[in-house]
Amino acid sequence: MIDLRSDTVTKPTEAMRQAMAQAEVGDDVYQEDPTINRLQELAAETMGKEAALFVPTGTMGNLVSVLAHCERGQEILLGDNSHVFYYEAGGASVAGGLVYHTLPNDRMGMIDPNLVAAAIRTPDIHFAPTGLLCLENTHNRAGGTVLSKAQIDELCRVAHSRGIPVHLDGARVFNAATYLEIPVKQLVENLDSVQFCLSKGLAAPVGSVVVGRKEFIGKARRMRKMLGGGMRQAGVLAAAGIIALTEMSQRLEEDHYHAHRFAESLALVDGFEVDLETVQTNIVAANLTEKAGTAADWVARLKANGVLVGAAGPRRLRFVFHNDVDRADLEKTLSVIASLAG
Ligand code: TLP
Repeated sequence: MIDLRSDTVTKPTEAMRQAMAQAEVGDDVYQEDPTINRLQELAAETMGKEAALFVPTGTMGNLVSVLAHCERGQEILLGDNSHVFYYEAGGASVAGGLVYHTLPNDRMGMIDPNLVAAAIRTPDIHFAPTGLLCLENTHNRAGGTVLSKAQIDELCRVAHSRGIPVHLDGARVFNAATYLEIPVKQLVENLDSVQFCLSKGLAAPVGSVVVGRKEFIGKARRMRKMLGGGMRQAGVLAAAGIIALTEMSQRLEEDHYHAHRFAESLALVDGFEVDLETVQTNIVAANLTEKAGTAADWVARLKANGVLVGAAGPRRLRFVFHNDVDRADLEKTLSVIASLAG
């Protein structure tokens, strides 16, 4: 099977498995796991922030960040197509008593800074006060699109000028930095906190990291414990995470190249519409014309021919390129699609 459903499906590499087998471990609730401590130090250093916290998933990383930034009864501003709003089971409301105040994401995943400025609440007893602005880079539902440093900085400027912190769901922030050809540290410079995933394109089996100021990470650690995410000898996971962070973050250009190559050919297939401008990183989103059938049909037909893809809407397919997909898989997928479309 060629699996293009997500980069979450990547398997740990041989080097990761060896590092996991040999990892030095301790009890991380006591902060005594040397491998987790090393991963956290490396992550903080790579992101240019004071401190870091290892968490089991991106969803938990975003949730502990939101809970650490906000108080019950506040609002979080975020994109209407953001992962935090769309795919995280309403956790900020359930666990944090927070209100989601959505603003439109444009087709590139950007939020208009003027809309952010207008949405920040003024003091008024009728309002739930604004507690946080949450951004996403790369933007999953927009198709892996990238916010530039200037765009992020402008959104931070607007929020900070009104005393509002900014969190980045940077599940794929290394893909964004690779696309922009700048160090990730520079890209996230003005953000108060960042969650990034080790287990997407970076191929670790499990794990994400939250980075930010020391005091914020202290609060996030308490929230992680509250949610049941205080892990013990999890250095076996962090060992793979260190390889993800230091080595696998350097190879993402290859996935981007595959995605581009694939998108250009797919755009020529009858029935498929690909907005090539949105194909910036490792994700290709394609809309199906009425005549071509539904996404569910295509998911089933491709599966029957050895290719797994995801449906991102009733007429939208998602193809994600990653470490376990090579050039031959890409060509095979294209020929399967061409034969089914023909
Ligand atoms: N995204 C998954 C699915 O949940 C859709 C995927 O296959 O792309 N932020 C962003 C931007 C994400 O894309 C994801 C996962 C997460 C957070 C959550 O990470 P996990 O799955 O580790 O909780």
